[in-house]
Order: sequence, then structure tokens, then C-alpha cells
Amino acid sequence: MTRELRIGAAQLGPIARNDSRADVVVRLLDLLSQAEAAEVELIVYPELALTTFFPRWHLEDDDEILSFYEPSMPSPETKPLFDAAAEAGIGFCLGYAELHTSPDGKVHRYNSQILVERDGSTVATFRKIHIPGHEHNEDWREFQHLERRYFEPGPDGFGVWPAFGGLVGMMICNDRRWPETYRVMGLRGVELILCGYNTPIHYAPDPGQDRLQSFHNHLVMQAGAYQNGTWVVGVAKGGVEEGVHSLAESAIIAPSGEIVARAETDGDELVVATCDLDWCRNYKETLFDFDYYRMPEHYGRITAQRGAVPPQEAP
Ligand code: CDT
Repeated sequence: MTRELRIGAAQLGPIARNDSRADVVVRLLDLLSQAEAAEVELIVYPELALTTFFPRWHLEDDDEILSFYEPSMPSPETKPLFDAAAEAGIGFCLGYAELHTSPDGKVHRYNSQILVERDGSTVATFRKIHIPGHEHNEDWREFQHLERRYFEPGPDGFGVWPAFGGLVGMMICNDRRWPETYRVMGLRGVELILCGYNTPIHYAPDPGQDRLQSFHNHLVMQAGAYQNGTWVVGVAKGGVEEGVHSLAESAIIAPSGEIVARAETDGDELVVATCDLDWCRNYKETLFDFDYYRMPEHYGRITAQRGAVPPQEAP
């Protein structure tokens, strides 16, 4: 049986602060129609795909803040997407701000991605682990990046789920910059990692990195793919949104580390590739045969400590 999966990276252009969920869902449905015409089986939308990237503002009105979160998924506004995807037999991955009430009644705010199978069943919800930016208003910045005010880190770790004929994992935006993200999933045999992102091109703490945003984006995902023998699908919300320019350059990356398809615009665009999940074996069973070659007895610091400890301060 072939394990070829036709994947569509559904890049979005800007979403204005005043755009409604209904406005956005029309765009998501249009990309879904394009995916159907292109015989796509899995369509991947960006991080926080239902609203503008609200962490760029220090919002103080609780009602306004809450208006950016989804207390349920599907929500009444996203139900048409769930229905249309199931009708077309297309699975999807969708990023959104999640308001989650745990069994103890506590309300949590997560930056989440849901993965839905071709028959409409939910595979999993992944909650972003690495929360970038800052917690308090910083006036000196041209715009804020207050994810640490609006989201807590996901508590569930990096899961890998049997789905779409392979082993599928998820990560969200800043997670893609950390090698541990890929390796934890690699150690579960992951064959396909889905990642939505919103990456402002201007990085206020070190503007010298601005010119390298494109390079760093592909660098980390290509390295993670190759070093773990997995497909990686990175999907942007790009373009100039409310005055802030975000990186586009969505890409589908093979287990070889090569980009096999990439966006050409910074607006709504479907990028399609046929992904042979068996290609992963070429890497997982040779150069990156973990069981044969890894040396975990020398990797203890990876989980034993958080920050770097110079040699003069610790044994
Ligand atoms: N959304 C997100 O995680 N963006 C970060 C921005 C860099 S830190 C302010 C990223 O890693 O792309």
C-alpha cells in the first residue's frame, strides 16, 4: 500500500483586527476548494488562523481579550469548515486561541492547533509549548509581542498520533526553533510534523536578525526534518497585518531536508506537494538510526537543566 499523502499548506495573508470569524472562514473555505481541486488529502492552516495576531497589542479590556479565543471547537463560526472538509474527505490542521476549562473548573488560555481526520473525527489538539515574547507592555517597541501575557505553555508535551496513514506530530511557530521539539517527536517515530506560524520580520530585541528571518525560518525546519527523517509542513500567516510585516514563505520540507514546495506570495495561497511517508525510512534506518547510533548517556543535560551553566560554575 502506498503511503503517499497529498498535502496542502494553506498560507493566509493578513487578517484585520475588525475582520469577523465569518470573513475568515470564507477564506479558509476558498483554500479548501482549491485543495479539493488539487486532490489534497490534508490541508494545513496557520497559527491563530481565525483572527488577527492580537498579541501585538497590550489589550486591557477583558471582553475584548476574550473575544479572540474559542471556548469550543468547532465553534458555530467554524462549523461550516468542519462540515465542508468532511464532505470533501479532506483532513485539516487549524490554529486558534483556545479557552479551555479543565475538569477542576480552571480556565486556561492556550495557543492551540486541532488536527481533524478526513472523516471529520478529531485526532488531537496540540497546545504550543514554547511561548515567545514578553508579559508586560514594553513601550520602546514598535509593536508588542505579548504571547506570554495571553497564553500559558501547553501542559501535554509533543504528542505523535497515528493518522493519515502515518505518524503525525504538531508544533506551533516558536516551537520550530528548538531542536528538542523535533527530537522528542522523532523519538516517537514521527513522519510528518505540522506547524503554523506568525513571524514578524522585525525582531525588536535584536533588529540585526530582521534580514535573516527568512533564512532562520527554513534553516530550523529543514534541519529538524533531516535530523529526524520526517516531513515538516510550515504554514505562515504573512504579509502586512495592521501595519506589522510578517514572514510568508510557507514550505513543505522532505525528510532529506529539501524544500519541495514553497509559497511565492505573501497572501492567501495553497502550496501543494505529494509526500511519500516511506521516504522517512531512508533517514530513520540509515544515518539517523537512533537505536543504533544515539548516545543518550551523554545527553543528560538536555533535560536536567534549563539555562546554560558555564563550566566554572558546575561540575
Ligand atoms: N508566533 C510566534 O511564536 N512568533 C515568534 C516570534 C519571535 S519572538 C518575538 C517566532 O518564533 O516566530
